[in-house]
Amino acid sequence: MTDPILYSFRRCPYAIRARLALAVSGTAVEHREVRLRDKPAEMLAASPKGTVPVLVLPDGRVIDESIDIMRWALARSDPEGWLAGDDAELIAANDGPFKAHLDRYKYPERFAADEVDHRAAGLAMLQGLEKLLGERAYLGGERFGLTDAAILPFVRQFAAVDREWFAAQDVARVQGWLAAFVGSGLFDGVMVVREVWRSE
Ligand SMILES: N[C@@H](CCC(=O)N[C@@H](CS)C(=O)NCC(=O)O)C(=O)O
Repeated sequence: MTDPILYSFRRCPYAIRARLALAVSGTAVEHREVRLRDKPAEMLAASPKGTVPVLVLPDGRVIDESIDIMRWALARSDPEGWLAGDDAELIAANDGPFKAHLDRYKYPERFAADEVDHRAAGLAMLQGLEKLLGERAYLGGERFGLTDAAILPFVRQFAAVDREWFAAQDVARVQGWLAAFVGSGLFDGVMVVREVWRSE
C-alpha cells in the first residue's frame, strides 16, 4: 500500500496544521516540499487552485483544504482525542477575520493597509482567546486538540511579526500557550527542513 502524497510548504500555517494532524494521527505520507513560486505540475494537476497543503490519497482522491486534511487524518486515528476539542466557530474566526488582520499587519504594502489598526484588531481577537484560556486549559477543552492545532500556527506568525511588541501585550495565557506549542516535540517534528521535491 503506497502512502498518501502531501504537497507542503514548511512555513505555511495551513500546511503546518495539516502536518500536525497527520503526525499526531501517525499517518505516514510521502512528503513533497514545494516552492510557492514554482509549484510542481503534479500538484497543480491534482489541485488546480494552487494552494498548499494538498493531500493525494492512494485511490486518487484529493483533499486540498488544510482543515479537511486534519479531519481526515484524525478520523483515521485520533490517539490524543483531538477531535473532542473541535470548535468550528473559533477555527472559522481564525481563518476568516484573524487571518485577514494578520496578512494586513504583516504585509501592509501588499494590502495598502494600516498595520497598526490590523495589529490592534488581531490583538483584540487574541484577547478573546485569552479569556477562553482562563476558563479551560486549551481552546477546545482540558486537552490540546484540533482547535489549538488549527489556530496556533497563525498566532505564531502574528507573534513573530514583532516579538518585542507581542511580548509586551497583556495576553499572558496566550503567550504561555504559544510558547508551550513552539517548544513541543510535535511542533519541532513537523518543522524539519526538507529539500524541495522535484519529479524524476
Ligand atoms: N484554505 C486553504 C488555504 C491554503 C493557503 O492559502 N496556502 C497558501 C500558503 S500559506 C498558498 O498556498 N498560497 C498560494 C500561493 O502563495 O501561491 C487551506 O486551508 O488549505
